[in-house]
Parts: sequence; structure tokens; C-alpha cells
Amino acid sequence: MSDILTTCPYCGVGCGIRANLTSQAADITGDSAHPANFGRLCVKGSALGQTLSAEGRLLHPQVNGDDCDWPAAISAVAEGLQQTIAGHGPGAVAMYLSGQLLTEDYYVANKLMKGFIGSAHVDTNSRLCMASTVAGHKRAFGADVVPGCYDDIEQARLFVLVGANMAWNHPVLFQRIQAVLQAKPEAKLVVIDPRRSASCEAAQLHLKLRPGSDVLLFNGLLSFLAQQGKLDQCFINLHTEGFAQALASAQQQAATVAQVASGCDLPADQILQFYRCFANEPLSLTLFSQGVNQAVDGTDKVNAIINCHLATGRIGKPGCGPFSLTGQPNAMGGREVGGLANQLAAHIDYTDKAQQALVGEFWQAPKLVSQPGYKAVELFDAIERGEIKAVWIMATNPLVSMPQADKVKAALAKCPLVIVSDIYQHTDTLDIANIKLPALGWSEKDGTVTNSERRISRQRALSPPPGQAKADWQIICEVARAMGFTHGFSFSSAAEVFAEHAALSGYQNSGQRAFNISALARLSAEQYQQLTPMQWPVTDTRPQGTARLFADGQFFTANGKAQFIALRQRLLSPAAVATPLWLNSGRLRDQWHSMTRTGSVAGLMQHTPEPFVTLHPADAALYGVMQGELVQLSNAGGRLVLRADISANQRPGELFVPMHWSAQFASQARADVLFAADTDPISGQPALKLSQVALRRFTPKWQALLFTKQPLTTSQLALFNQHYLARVPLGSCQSYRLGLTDALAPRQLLQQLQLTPGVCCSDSGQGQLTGYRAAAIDNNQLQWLLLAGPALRQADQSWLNQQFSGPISAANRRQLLSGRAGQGKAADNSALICSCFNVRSLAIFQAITAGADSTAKLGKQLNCGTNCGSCLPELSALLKRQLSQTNLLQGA
Ligand SMILES: Nc1nc2c(c(=O)[nH]1)N[C@H]1C(S)=C(S)[C@@H](COP(=O)(O)OP(=O)(O)OC[C@H]3O[C@@H](n4cnc5c(=O)[nH]c(N)nc54)[C@H](O)[C@@H]3O)O[C@H]1N2
Ligand SMILES: Nc1nc2c(c(=O)[nH]1)N[C@H]1C(S)=C(S)[C@@H](COP(=O)(O)OP(=O)(O)OC[C@H]3O[C@@H](n4cnc5c(=O)[nH]c(N)nc54)[C@H](O)[C@@H]3O)O[C@H]1N2
Ligand code: SF4
Ligand SMILES: [Mo]
Repeated sequence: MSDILTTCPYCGVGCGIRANLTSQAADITGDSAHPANFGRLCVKGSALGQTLSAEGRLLHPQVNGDDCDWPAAISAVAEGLQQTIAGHGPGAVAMYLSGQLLTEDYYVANKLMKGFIGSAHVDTNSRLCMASTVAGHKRAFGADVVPGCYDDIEQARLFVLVGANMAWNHPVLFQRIQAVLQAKPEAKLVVIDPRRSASCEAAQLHLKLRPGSDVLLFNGLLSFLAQQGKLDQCFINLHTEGFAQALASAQQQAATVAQVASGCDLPADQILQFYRCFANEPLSLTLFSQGVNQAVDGTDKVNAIINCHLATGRIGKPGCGPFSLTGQPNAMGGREVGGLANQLAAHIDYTDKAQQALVGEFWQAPKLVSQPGYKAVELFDAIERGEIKAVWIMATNPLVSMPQADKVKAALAKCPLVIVSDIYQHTDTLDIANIKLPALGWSEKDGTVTNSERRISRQRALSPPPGQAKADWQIICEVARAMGFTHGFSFSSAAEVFAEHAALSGYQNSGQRAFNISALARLSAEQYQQLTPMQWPVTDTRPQGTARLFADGQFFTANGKAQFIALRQRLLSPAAVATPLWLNSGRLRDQWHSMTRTGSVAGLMQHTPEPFVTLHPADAALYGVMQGELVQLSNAGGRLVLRADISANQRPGELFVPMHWSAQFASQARADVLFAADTDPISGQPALKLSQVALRRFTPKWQALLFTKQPLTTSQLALFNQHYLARVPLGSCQSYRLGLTDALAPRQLLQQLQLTPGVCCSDSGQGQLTGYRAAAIDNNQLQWLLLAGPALRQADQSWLNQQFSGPISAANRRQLLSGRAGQGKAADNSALICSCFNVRSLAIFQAITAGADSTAKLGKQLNCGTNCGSCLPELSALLKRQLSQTNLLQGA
């Protein structure tokens, strides 16, 4: 079969993929012709071939717990929505969408709700992600547009990363930055982040600022630029408005570097170094993401950055600009169709009645909405109040990702009708749905996505639908037709939906709306099939390849001028006594959000198998916590139990937790139960980077490793609600790391789990809490194994995994309860650094000690870092650490 070109389903870099499908596996490589990645893929993209199994997929629709066929499911959804509307009006119906939907899915969902059902309560997980950037762009430029493009990276010489850990979250773009740093000695990378992230490994300067103090830092930069005569007065005069007020406001709090130093809690010389770098380098690109957006003043942070670019005229020109990094593969596409509650459609919001009427006319909409709907946090609040009585959630997992996650869970649990479309059988959100709809996932679905640089690429199907799964756009259209809306939803292909979306973007658009892809409205099915990646705008009058916007200094505001925004730093109140620690959250290199896809790949799970909290050594000492111990974090929202990871990467008094763990993977690790629903008043985006918590040690009476052939069921897992449990799929079995209080002793535990000892059951330790070991073999096949006590530390997980993969030999049976093959070499359970070649930190330490003093040499010896390169920043960090220790020892 010939290769199929498609796009990665993960981050907003939007890498092109070449897929070659054989009968069982897919050979996934980077598409060398795709302008986002030119053939590269990161560790997640490289592992996509391992995510294509039908195991765990949702294969049939279900209504109230029973499998059914599509006609029954569609009429259940349609009737449920119609009854809700009949009884309580259209405002009682809501949709919660996602940047992981394709543009075509998003378009029909938005059209159905805002034009036909007549409810504006459509919001999306982009509210948690891009809303502050959208609001900041609109304030400054009059439209939600990213001015620059990826080509700017190769032309830039200064990269400023603000609240973005690109090494892990936008890895392929980060590699493009690293290539520039290597090729141009004068090029510099500055990272602005309260914690030392993997991106700092390549940086010349890391400003480890007080969380939330970015506005002050950039106001200080604006003052500095003015003071040093580094403004582009000509650009300011011709193309902008509001400079004087913005500068005056900046100077009120940040006239001097000393003021900034004290507010941001940074050394003055570091701030000066950054300011001088920025002032003297016209080719400066400021890339920002969630450390900026997810804050109570996220929109202000965005504008504080944009202000500095407008003041220096560094926008619309090659190699410079403010650059918002989108998170999800189609975060940008969702903004194009108008999926946010404060947008209507096609970059038209609710401020211009004439423009709104155009949408109604174009759609021939019977019930066009006229007011913004509820934003995500408000939407779930309205569900809790009982005002919204039916909600359809697609391609997002709010029980894991929304702030106040337990409150969201309770709200959905009492909502009369919860419809969830997902691709997997069990997710935290799907598990509480009344109606479950099986959607096609990446590799099966067909349509378009738009990446961070406004580039539209095709995702193409590689394989037939599993079970009865259907494309999201098809499901929505079938529901629409069942509700009687036949004329607007008779599409027979994704291509037809795309053509209508493209036509709407150009409808009566004589240049006032930035988003215009009208030249694509007349694509034939064949042309759509062949569509090559292209950046918008795409109009007949605008030559393709006009990659950079605002080159002419014209913006989308009424008078064409960009707006400076006068800003003040909001002051952080001191932490409350009962919850004295500040909690930050974010992403890991090898996981994607709630881990539904990446968590099934054994190799990806090994990088960070357990949920953790990073804390500074001073805090560890204060709370008496040792590396690897369990700790409890709590506040009014709930509590988490996590492994302690002690590191000076954190600032004292501040903690970091990954956002990824769900109830499917751990008993008490859904980070979002601890985040309050504080939102930015302009964008409505919640502050998912800052919460207050208390910490204390969690001391289980005994710890154990449980391996099972079959995953534990939801009711089995419920036994661990008050204990610590973390699940790690190993390939042939599941491993569960357990920390139990004495309320559940080993035998009792096995009894309650209904794990009955089989043919070969051994039980040593006689029911004591430590040293208990037991296993069951049925039909020569290992079923489960429980190891507590010393065997725990020695267990060789990869050997144990093999024992589950087929019939077990007599020799291995005898070894089982020791957890390892024999007395030979100890198992290497150290951290997995290179997921592609399975290289762990112990082997890397040994190689460094034996003389490997560069990443190149490590690669030559161990292969690590030679495939996707995602682990290179960690290899550099290990090298630095180990070499400095060796030098210290030699110097001593
Ligand atoms: N591996 C991986 N990659 C992903 C994803 C994933 O799940 N896994 N998700 C994708 C998505 S949807 C998104 S939105 C992007 C997000 O990409 P990023 O924004 O890079 O991701 P985060 O790790 O959430 O947060 C970035 C950094 O913000 C810092 N930060 C916290 N508070 C502040 C502050 O007050 N000021 C500043 N300057 N920094 C602060 C955090 O310490 C963190 O290092 O990643 C995308 N890429
Ligand atoms: N504390 C904290 N919380 C955060 C963040 C943070 O940094 N810190 N980041 C926020 C951000 S930026 C984001 S983007 C969100 C992400 O959070 P979510 O959107 O909730 O996370 P995902 O796990 O990506 O959820 C996607 C769901 O869609 C399913 N799915 C995948 N493909 C398809 C498809 O084609 N169709 C359908 N119907 N379903 C599909 C997946 O199985 C999965 O269940 O989390 C937010 N929450
Ligand atoms: S950087 Fe990685 S996750 Fe992002 S699109 Fe490229 S391959 Fe996918
Ligand atoms: Mo995101």
C-alpha cells in the first residue's frame, strides 16, 4: 500500500506524518515535505504506531448502560435534546467541545447549536488553553490572529520563552530553535518560568520569576526600552494607538529595574541582562503558552508581551514577533469556526449585529443566537445549578481537566442528560455519561486541522472504522437531521463540510475579517483529498504563501491601528496560613493530557510511571519528606496522594504537579481537584497554574506491587480510594504500585479484590504486612502477582512482564515470588530517559562516569537521543550534573 500523508493528533506544532500501513502495524515517520517539521517527529509522534490497537476502544453506542445500534442512539440523543428544549427552552442545552475535534466536526457542532437549536452555550476546552491569547490578540490587533510563522524561527536571533516548556510540549519547534542556537553563535534563548524546565537546558538565561509576575516584568521592559531610546517611534506613530498611556502605566510600577527585581523576586542583573538582550536584538521572537494564558491576568500578560513588540515595531517582519503557541492539534481550527462561547462563527463575534445577520443568512438559520453563551467554568456552574439540563461533551475529559474537578464531577452526576462522544471505552467523563457515542479517532477520521502558524493540514484516514465508530461530524449531522433540521446538515463527506466552512469565511468579507479561506470553497472532492498544507488567509486576491500578517502595518481594528494596552501588575496576595504552598501544574514529555492514548503505550509510561509532586529541598526538609516518599496535598477542593520528587528546579514554597493523571491511572492524582475556578475576567480562562495547598506526609503501613493480567475493574479500583494506587501498563500486564494503610491487610485485600489464589499459590510472610508475596497461575498462565516488602525494590518489571506474555516455565515459576530472574545482575528500575531506545538513567550515568562527555558520545554508545531527540535536554542535564559532580570530586 502506498504511503498516506496525514498530521499528528497531538500538539499544535502540527507535524506532517507519512504513514505506511501493513496488515497489523503502521510505520509512522515524519513527512519531510511538511513545512512544520520537515521530517522530524517527537517521542509522542514517533510512538503513534503503538496506539492503533482496538483494545480499550469504545466500539458501540450505549444508552443508559446498554449497547445499542446507531438509529437507537441517535434517536435517544435527538429526543433527549428535544424534550429538554420543549420543557426548559434551548438555553437548557449545552455543548462542550475540544481542540481535538477536526474543523469539520467543530463547524457542524457550532452550526447546530448556534443556528438551529438556538443555544449559545457552546464552549470548548480551548477556554482552558487559548482564551487569554484570543482576548489579547483581539484587544491589540482587532482580530484573533497569530502574526508570524514558523519560518521566523530560522530568521530570529533572540528567543524568549514565556511560560512555555517547548522542549517537552512543542518539541519539534524547539529542535528548530536549538538548530538556530547551534548554527548562529550570537543567537540566544531566554526562558521565563518560575521553575527550571527541560527547556532551560538550552537557555543562556533563565528568569525564575515569582509566579504571576509576568506583567510587571514586561512593563519593566517597556519602561527600559523607552529609557534607552530603543523605541520604533515611526512605527508607533504610524501604526499604533495608546502608547503614552501604556508607558505611563508601566512606569507607575516598573520604572526601575530595582522595582521589577523586587516584584518578580529576581536578581536585578538577570533582569538587566534580559532587557539588554531584547533592546539590542531586533530579530526577537517571544513565544508564549500556558504560563501566560492560564492566569487570572492571562490576557494582560499577552498584551504586556505584545506591547513590547509594538513599541519596537517588531511585528509583521521576518524573524520577530509575539508568537502564541497553540496547544492542541486543532486549537486554531476551533477559533476559526467560532467554537468559543463568546464567538458566533468564522471570526464573527457578538459585537457587530450586521455581521451576525450575515451568518444567519448564510446558514438560513431558524434560530440564530444573539448573545454570548456561558464560558466553560460558567457552563459547568449552570449545570450544577440545574439550569443546563442536557450537555453533549465531545473529545475532552472535563472530569480531569477542568478546575474544581470534583465539583464538575458532582455537577455532571446530577445532570439529567450527559452525552459523551469519545474514542475509548473508559474515561473519567465517559464513565458517568448516560449516552456514550463511539467516535472515530486519529488514523480513522478524515478532515483538517490548523496549527500554531495558521497552517491548515489534512488528517487522513489510514484504516477502516473500528466496530461501529463514526466520525464526529457524521454523528452530529445525524442528530441534527433526527431533530428535523434536514436542510443544513445533509453533508455526505468531510469535504462538503469544509467547503461550506470555507465559503462562510469569505461570505460578504471584503477584508474586515482576517479569517478568509474562500478560495478553498470550490475544491472538488479530489482536490480536498489532495490538499497540501497551506496557511490562511487563502483568497483569490491574496497570493498563497503570504505567511506573515501585518507586514503593511495595517491591523483589523476600526482605524487599522494596533492598540497598546495600559496595564498594571495585579498583586499576589500572600498564601493563606492553612494552605501555605503555591501549586503550579503542567505537562510531561511523554504524556498527552488525560493519557487516554499515550497511557496505553508501555514505552511512554516508563519515562514517568507515577504521579508526583516536585518540591524544593528546603520544603522537603521543613516537612520531613524524603525523595520518593508519598505525600498528601490538600485544600478545600480535595486531596491528592503523590510521590515526592525533591528538586531545586522549584522555587522554595512552590510545588509542581503534572496535569495528566486521571482516575483510570491513579487513586488520588487528578490535579484539577486542587485548582479553584478563579478566572481571568476578560477571557474567562481559569488560573490553572496557581493554587494554594497544604502538604503533609502520607505514610502507608505497607507498600506493594500488584501485577495483573487483566486490568482491575472500576469497582475493584474503588477499594483504593483512600489509599495510594498508580497503574502502569507494562505491555503484557498491568502493574499497580500500592501504598496501603493497615485497614486493608494483604489477605483481606486479595479477598476483596476477589483475586483467589490459583494452582500455584505461594504465600510467605504469613499475612504480615511486610514480606507478603503471592501469585496465581491458571492453565499455566500467570494471572496475578502481589509483592510486598523487600521483593518490591528488587522486582524486575520487564522480566515479570514477560512472565505474563505466555505459558510460564517451571524454572520461572520458582523465581516468581522473588520478582526477578535470579541472583544475577540487579534489575535496572532507574528512570527511563530515552523512550525510543529504552535507555535508563543508570546506564547513562555509567557511560558518563566511563568518559562519555557529550550527548553525541552518549548517542554513539547507547543510541539514546539519536531517533526523535526529545530526550536531548535531559541528556544534557544529566551530563551537566554528573560532570560537575566529577569535577567537584576531582577538585577536592
Ligand atoms: N508532551 C505534551 N505536549 C503537549 C501537551 C501534552 O499534554 N503533553 N499538551 C499540548 C497543549 S493542549 C498545550 S496547551 C501546550 C502547553 O504547553 P506549555 O504551556 O509549554 O505547557 P505547561 O507545562 O502546561 O506550562 C508551561 C510552563 O508554564 C510555567 N508557568 C507556570 N506559572 C507561570 C507564570 O506565572 N509565569 C510564567 N512565565 N510561567 C509560568 C510552568 O512552570 C510550565 O513550565 O502543550 C501542548 N503539548
Ligand atoms: N491543572 C491543569 N489543568 C489543565 C491544564 C493545565 O495545564 N493544568 N491544561 C488545560 C489545557 S491547555 C487543555 S487543552 C486541557 C486538555 O484536557 P482534555 O481535553 O480534557 O484532555 P484529553 O485527555 O486530551 O481529552 C480528550 C478526550 O477526547 C478523546 N478523543 C480523542 N480523539 C477523539 C476524537 O476524534 N473524537 C472524540 N469524540 N473523542 C476523542 C480522548 O480519548 C479523551 O478522552 O486541559 C486543561 N486542564
Ligand atoms: S511536536 Fe510531537 S506531538 Fe507535536 S505535532 Fe510534532 S510529533 Fe506531534
Ligand atoms: Mo491546551
